[in-house]
Amino acid sequence: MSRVLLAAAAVALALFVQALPAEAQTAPAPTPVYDAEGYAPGLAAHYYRDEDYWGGQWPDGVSVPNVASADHTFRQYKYTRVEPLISHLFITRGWFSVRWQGYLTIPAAETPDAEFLYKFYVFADDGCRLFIDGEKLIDDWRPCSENAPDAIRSVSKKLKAGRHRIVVEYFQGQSLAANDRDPIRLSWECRARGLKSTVIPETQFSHRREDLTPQAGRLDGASKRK
Ligand SMILES: [Ca+2]
Repeated sequence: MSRVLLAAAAVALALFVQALPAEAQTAPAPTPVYDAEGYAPGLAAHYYRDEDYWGGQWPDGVSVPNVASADHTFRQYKYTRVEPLISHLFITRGWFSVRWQGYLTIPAAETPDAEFLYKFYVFADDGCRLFIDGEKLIDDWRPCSENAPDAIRSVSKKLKAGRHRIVVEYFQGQSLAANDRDPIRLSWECRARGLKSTVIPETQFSHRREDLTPQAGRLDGASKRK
């Protein structure tokens, strides 16, 4: 098999592995290779198991518990792995939370200090949050349907070329129907640079060794329940 075919097969396998649910992951992940500056490709992904039907308010067909989602997610740490990008379909799996963390590289510009207005889209069933350079840009930590317009959250931010800290948090509560795809997808666009809306490719993500250490709870400590 040619090198190109092998690479394509590796990518296909990586995407398939991503689609597995939080607790069924068995494939060994490749060991990250860190460069001289301490960066390796991909984002650190920390998976947490949440209790089933947390809050006890998940009647069939209505994915809305009458409790604070922050108190019932990121409950039990399960494992960490490196993932190339954020474009997942968890497909009828439920009751878990994920945090991706690392760096997003904005491509170099002719003028190093030039800022460009990037628009970010997070398509998620259920809740999601987005931080860039420590700034909380999206915080929509609630159950929702992937078929509802509000499953796509967006925000714009001016960014210079280079690495920027990025954290994405996500939870999946109840999966309602047999054909639910339960997506989480991170896209971007930048009209000033001719970039149309597309999933942020793996070439733009990196992480450092310390990103592989999980943190308890949500980053802002919003959960009051111990
Ligand atoms: Ca759901």
